[in-house]
Amino acid sequence: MATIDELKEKITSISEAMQKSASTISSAAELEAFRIEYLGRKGKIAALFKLLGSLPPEERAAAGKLLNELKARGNELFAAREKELKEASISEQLSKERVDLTLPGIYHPLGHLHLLTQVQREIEDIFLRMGFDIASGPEIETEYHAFEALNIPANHPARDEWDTFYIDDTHLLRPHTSPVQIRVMKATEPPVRVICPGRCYRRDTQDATHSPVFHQVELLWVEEGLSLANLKYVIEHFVHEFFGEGYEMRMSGDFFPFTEPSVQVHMRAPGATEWLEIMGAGMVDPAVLTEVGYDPEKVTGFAFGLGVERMAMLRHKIDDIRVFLQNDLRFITQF
Ligand code: 2NL
Repeated sequence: MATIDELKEKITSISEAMQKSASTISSAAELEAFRIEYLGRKGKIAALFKLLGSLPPEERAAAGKLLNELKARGNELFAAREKELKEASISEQLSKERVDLTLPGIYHPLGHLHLLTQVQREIEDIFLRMGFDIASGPEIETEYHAFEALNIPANHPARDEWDTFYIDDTHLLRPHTSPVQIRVMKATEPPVRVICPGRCYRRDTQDATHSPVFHQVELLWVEEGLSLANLKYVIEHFVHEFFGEGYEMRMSGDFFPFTEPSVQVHMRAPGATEWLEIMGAGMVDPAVLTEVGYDPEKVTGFAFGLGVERMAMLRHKIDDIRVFLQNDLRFITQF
């Protein structure tokens, strides 16, 4: 039989030991050990509860109250240390993962379309708005599509101007995008309204105005009743859209084997005296219409060919065609 005084003594000593032990807890494992030692089902406080039954009945209530207070004190100590440990671990993590927002950022350079692509797309958009379709074709062409079908027979002196890089006896890198129009006409019945943008090749020695690789946009419209007046309107509209409202345009005589008549087109900036050549054009030669299976007595057509590099050079006052393919960032990033 225990006495309440013995119990009180034990409570005091456990309370002191518990207080002391709690103050030294510095890890989750130590916290758990503390819980088991004092608060667990087989812990020191539970052991004292077991003694209650051996006290005289009139003292059990008072003793129970003291034990409950001891248990509450233990729970409080446990909860307080648990909270401190958690806060310590959070602040440790915060200091480890600290982000210094004042550090300079990491530079991710953003690319953009090459000037030639931008200009080509702008030209495409102007003609798309006028109802033309965009057609494309192979860069390696047959002699037939590149020359014969365009009224440039083998051994004809006109071929010299376009003779280009041959792949084998009958295939070459296309010197213009006209073969695409030949393919379109052979595949479809009139009316035909297309533009053919793309890369072309010529056996030119490179200088400020010549490049063996360049880009062209050719236009073709074949339908009943088309005349040079319609061609003039379409080109004038393009000049105003691409260069500006105040620009003048004029046509003068020229020669191409695939157009008759053939013209050279010039434009003049508002207030300027100088005329600048912008493209060659003309009415599609009846021989070409016949070759693709059209009846030149029924339909007429017109075509033009312009250089994308030349358009970009005129627009931005660039004086050397070589800059387009040199990939010098000092040039490329200006646009
Ligand atoms: C130039 C001249 C031109 C054409 C291209 C063409 C195409 C067919 C039929 C008739 Cl399928 N013509 N294209 C016509 C006239 C001129 O280009 O100096 N371009 C840079």
